Amino acid sequence: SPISLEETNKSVTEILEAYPKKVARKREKHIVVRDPSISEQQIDANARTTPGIITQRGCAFAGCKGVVVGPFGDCVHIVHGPIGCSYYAWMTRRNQFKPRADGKDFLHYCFSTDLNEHDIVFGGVNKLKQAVQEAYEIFQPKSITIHSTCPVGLIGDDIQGAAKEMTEKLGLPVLAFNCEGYKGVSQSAGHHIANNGFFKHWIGKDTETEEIEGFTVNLMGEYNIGGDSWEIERVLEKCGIKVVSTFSGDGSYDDAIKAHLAKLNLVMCHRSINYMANMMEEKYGTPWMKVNFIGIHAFAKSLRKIAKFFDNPALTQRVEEVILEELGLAEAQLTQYRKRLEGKTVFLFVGGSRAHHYQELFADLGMKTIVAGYEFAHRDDYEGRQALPNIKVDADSRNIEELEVEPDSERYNPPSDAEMERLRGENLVSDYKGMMPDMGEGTLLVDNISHHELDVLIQRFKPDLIGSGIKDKYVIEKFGVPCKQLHNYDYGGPFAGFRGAVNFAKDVDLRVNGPAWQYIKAPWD
Ligand code: CFN
Ligand code: HCA
Repeated sequence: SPISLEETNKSVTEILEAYPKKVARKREKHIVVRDPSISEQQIDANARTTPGIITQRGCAFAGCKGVVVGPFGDCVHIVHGPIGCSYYAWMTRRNQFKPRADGKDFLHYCFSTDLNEHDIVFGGVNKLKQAVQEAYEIFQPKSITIHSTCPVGLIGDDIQGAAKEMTEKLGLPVLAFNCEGYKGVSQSAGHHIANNGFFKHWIGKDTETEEIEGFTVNLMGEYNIGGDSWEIERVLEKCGIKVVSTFSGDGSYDDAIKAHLAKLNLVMCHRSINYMANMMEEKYGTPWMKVNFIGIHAFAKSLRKIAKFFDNPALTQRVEEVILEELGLAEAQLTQYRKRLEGKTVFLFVGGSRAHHYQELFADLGMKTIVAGYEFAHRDDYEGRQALPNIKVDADSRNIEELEVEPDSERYNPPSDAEMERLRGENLVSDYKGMMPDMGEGTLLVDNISHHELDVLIQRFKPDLIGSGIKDKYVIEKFGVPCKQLHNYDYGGPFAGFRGAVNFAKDVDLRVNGPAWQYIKAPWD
């Protein structure tokens, strides 16, 4: 291993020494040196960011509108708020959509009520209703969604009432989300709010279609960044597995309201969609399993898991044929890159699932992840000991945001490793694993990393590449370390699946082995 327990411990001391005592005590719980000899290692997560610390996190509005709801391309998503909230997130995530037969495609538009001082003083509901009316007349979307931003919550505009009124008036589903940015400690609260809204208003809405034949699945928590979903669907279709709907990449309203008819939910990003998977299991009996389509071996493993679920000899055989062909082709193409990347080290700081999922793809390239952390994931995403839903999800709950802001440590009561073993053995849980069990001795986990912590770690470990986002990309590159954005993929993608892995390898090789870096004098030289 390129690092050791001792060395990593020293870097943690160095990080904490710079903080005031009280801050150090808090941050200490979010920084864990991985030691597999300690059973059930714990990490603090999903807690408020300490004021004054520079975080990569976003807000609940970003998690609801930007992440879970926004990718539905044949719907109009209206942001109720000042224009900045809409403008600064306009297409930067690179989620893609292709219009269906009706040609409806509003993904590239930016809809906002553009609240100003007058509206803040006198209320913005009339302006909102007018915006819904206009959007309906001009675009004829399949559905309209409304998203409130911080000031809307503060002045108390009744967006639910407006949505109800406009639904009745227009005969078109208008759905409102009270996803004010301040609700919660990160994007995570917004995911929950979005899940509840969709479950309540969209899922099961198609009452005419009775059954969909075949090996049917929903792709849950897959957002088609850089075209990822299309590569995944290509392979699933080749295997004979039918995708009924995706939440939400390349998402379409007509597909979404049929989601309850699929036989299985494939959960890619557990963090953002676990609520819906649990609610669908409860209401429709739809089982779900965690999958990972990032990395060629992870993809092959996930395909086998799906085949095992359907337990059909013809499907199993077809899946094996597809794996043989696709894996062989991808492996052959990866060889040249692997030669130049083998043994290189990586840091990963991304959202709530990719900092784990991408470790498998880097492993395919012979690269080792030595420091990793999520922005806003919960303890189960790290520790991987969530057997069954730990919160009773109430689809009609109006207090979801209160549930979310509560720190995990106060309500997270995971089963022990032994209990997990038993549940896995009885097939009561999919082989759900968090990030921690996959990381080796002496590696470091840092939850909600700060710029100070990142600076120290870069100087200590000098990684060959950092996978992160726009908020620290250029800080990292000024240190002379290449940064690959694992949120929006910079200009690239797809990176999922077999073909995606080859795209990724080429991109990473260009960055890591690009000659430009030798002209940057790093501060430690
Ligand atoms: S596409 Fe997903 S995979 S949905 Fe989530 S937790 Fe964000 S927008 Mo950025 S890239 Fe990131 Fe994940 Fe799930 Fe994306 S790692 S932070 S809220 N995320
Ligand atoms: C968000 C979206 C984001 C931001 C990416 C980044 C994305 O959280 O609001 O910080 O680079 O993937 O686009 O996560």
